[in-house]
Amino acid sequence: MIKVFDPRQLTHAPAQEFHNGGWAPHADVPSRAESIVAALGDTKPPRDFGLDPIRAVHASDYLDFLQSAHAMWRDSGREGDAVGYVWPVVGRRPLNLSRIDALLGRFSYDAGTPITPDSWNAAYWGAQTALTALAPVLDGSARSSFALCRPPGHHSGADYLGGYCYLNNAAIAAQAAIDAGQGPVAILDVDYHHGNGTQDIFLGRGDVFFASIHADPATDYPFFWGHADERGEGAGEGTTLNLPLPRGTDFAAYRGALARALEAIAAFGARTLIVSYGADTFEGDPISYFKIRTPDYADMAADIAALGLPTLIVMEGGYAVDALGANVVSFLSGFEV
Ligand code: Q9C
Ligand code: ZN
Repeated sequence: MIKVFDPRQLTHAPAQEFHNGGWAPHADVPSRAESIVAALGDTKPPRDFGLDPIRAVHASDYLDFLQSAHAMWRDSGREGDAVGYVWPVVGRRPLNLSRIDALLGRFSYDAGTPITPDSWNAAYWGAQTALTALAPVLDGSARSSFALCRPPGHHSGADYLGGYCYLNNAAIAAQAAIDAGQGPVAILDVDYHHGNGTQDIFLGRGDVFFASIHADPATDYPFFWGHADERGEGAGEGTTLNLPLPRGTDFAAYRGALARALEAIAAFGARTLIVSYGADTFEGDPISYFKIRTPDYADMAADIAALGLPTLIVMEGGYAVDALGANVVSFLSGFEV
């Protein structure tokens, strides 16, 4: 399998996140990617597709903000990573504000996703990593490929960051597949957390099916998305499928939800599949509460591969660093039999 990785993604190293009422060491450490690279062995670097495929998903004022935010933060006399502390309530009128703290509120939804001096460069090469891994899937030279993206992407919407995510790598790849004439696309999100950014980006779209299996947002982050009654809107009515599961779910129960998601994707008639893969469903994950074991990932992947679709696998979360490489290798092995 083709595996793409860019070490420039390692330069993004946020110090802390605000969580449950206090500052904690950030869970998205660079060694997550190093653990995966060490287990994979051979990876190839990305090509540079430029900003156009990123602009096809993200708002240009948001992209301008991401590129300039840390410099503005520094120019305001602040130290360390840029992070917001005031957020507009849903429904407030749009305002053209320029203070960095207002911009952070406008373009983010949580305090777990600090902007470091290197965040833009790391996220940019993460998006290029996804686009590079997509290419052989689109031209038919590979049945599946793996994009080792870090920071992850699925919590980032068209004009917001959050959940450790800045650019939505899976959404950028999905839009690129459609623009290359390889739609309709299905995105299957198996990260522990609901992929709210991806859902928002494609909520009104009939040419992208978004299915997510995740911890029930009644108990788990991101709370405000991922409930079972969110099913898409307008032309996208019925092309969003949310399958929330309780904390403590093991693979036997998970597999039933996976079968439902795969049936819906098959019925939709997707030509290309993108998997947002998070290994934070692992039983040993430090911030999550499912009970998936390392060998289960091979079975999970084999169920997905049985769809027979050209498939791009995009890395999302997974915070048990010591087990992360083995979990990714197990998952990828299910596509190679
Ligand atoms: N200290 C992804 O898995 N909230 N993002 C938990 C724990 C944020 C996870 C905070 C979880 C975001 C891509
Ligand atoms: Zn996650």
